[in-house]
Amino acid sequence: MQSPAETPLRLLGPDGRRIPNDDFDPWVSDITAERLAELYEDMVVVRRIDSEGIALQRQGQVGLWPPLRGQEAAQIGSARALRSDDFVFTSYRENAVAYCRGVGVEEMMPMWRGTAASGWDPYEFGMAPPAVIIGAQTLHATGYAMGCAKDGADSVAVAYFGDGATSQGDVSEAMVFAAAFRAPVIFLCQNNHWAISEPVSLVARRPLADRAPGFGIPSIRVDGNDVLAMMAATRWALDRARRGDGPSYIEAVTYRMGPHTTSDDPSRYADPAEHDEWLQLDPIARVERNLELNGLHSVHEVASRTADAVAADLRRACLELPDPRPLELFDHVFTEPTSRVLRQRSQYAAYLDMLGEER
Ligand SMILES: Cc1ncc(C[n+]2csc(CCOP(=O)(O)OP(=O)(O)O)c2C)c(N)n1
Repeated sequence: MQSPAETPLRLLGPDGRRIPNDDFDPWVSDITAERLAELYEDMVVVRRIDSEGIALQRQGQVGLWPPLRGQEAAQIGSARALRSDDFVFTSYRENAVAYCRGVGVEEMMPMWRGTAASGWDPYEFGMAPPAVIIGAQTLHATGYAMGCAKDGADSVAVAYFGDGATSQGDVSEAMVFAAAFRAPVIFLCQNNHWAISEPVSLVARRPLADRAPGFGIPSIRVDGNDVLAMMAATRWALDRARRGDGPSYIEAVTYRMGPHTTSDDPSRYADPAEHDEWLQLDPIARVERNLELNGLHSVHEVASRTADAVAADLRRACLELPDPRPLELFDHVFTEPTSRVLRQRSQYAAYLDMLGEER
């Protein structure tokens, strides 16, 4: 096994050629050119979902959108390695993971349009609602994984978080517990190089993957723009977890090709030359080159047609979302409302009545 500080694991070069690797090739031996074409289509579709989300925000139809452009391979390669009875805990940028879990476009939009606190049933898809509190989901994942172990199930929990999140105490606490209890959890850090405007170099003097061994958790640095390497590393970590060997840590080295969210302006802090360098490592282009080398030439047209159809559904589903009634805001704060929530509800109702507005 490579030391985490070494060059990230890469199985598919930027020129589309396979890079042989005795340790990790066996984990993706079933990924034929046809299967790779499916992963390619997934990436094209989620890039299109992403650009439609940005467009909807710019048109005032959703309040906010956190772009994932550049991170398609990190999310698709890992999420497509999971079983439906595994459970993922993400932050807000993992729309591609949600897509892989089967979350429909109609369930993806309510949170961003502000019509619901969360769009989907976590148990239906094995995916918790997005966590906006940075790093909190690593504790949720560890707790869930400890529960799986106690139940004797071989399901695995996966926590997706960013490079910035590694500065949060929650992430360290989650790793202490996961290591101590050999919890079947994967810590999947997408190092996209930026925590809003703070570069990863500010908070990490060494590769982030180097931190996990200090907690007793084996780790691996992966080229996060390589969908095959991401799948191989995730399968390696899943296998460890299912065999009872406990947690693993994957650092997916990738790059956020857009703003942090649609409210941010990276031109105020990021060097455009860095963006151009990462463009050469585009996760979708390198798979397309590989498929062309394998004689699959029309993949782009086919995938684009699917992507356009999904984007049209997404837009329709978003625009069809009914506006919630104002007082619904108080209905889902707690399972049973507290007296404080009830008091606030009646005060707000009186205010709406005073204005003659619908409740
Ligand atoms: C506990 C907490 N502190 C601060 C914030 C404000 N905040 C929102 S996003 C963000 C940066 C997160 O960066 P990173 O973990 O690298 O994830 P990325 O957004 O790049 O995917 C911060 C500090 C927050 N949401 N939660």
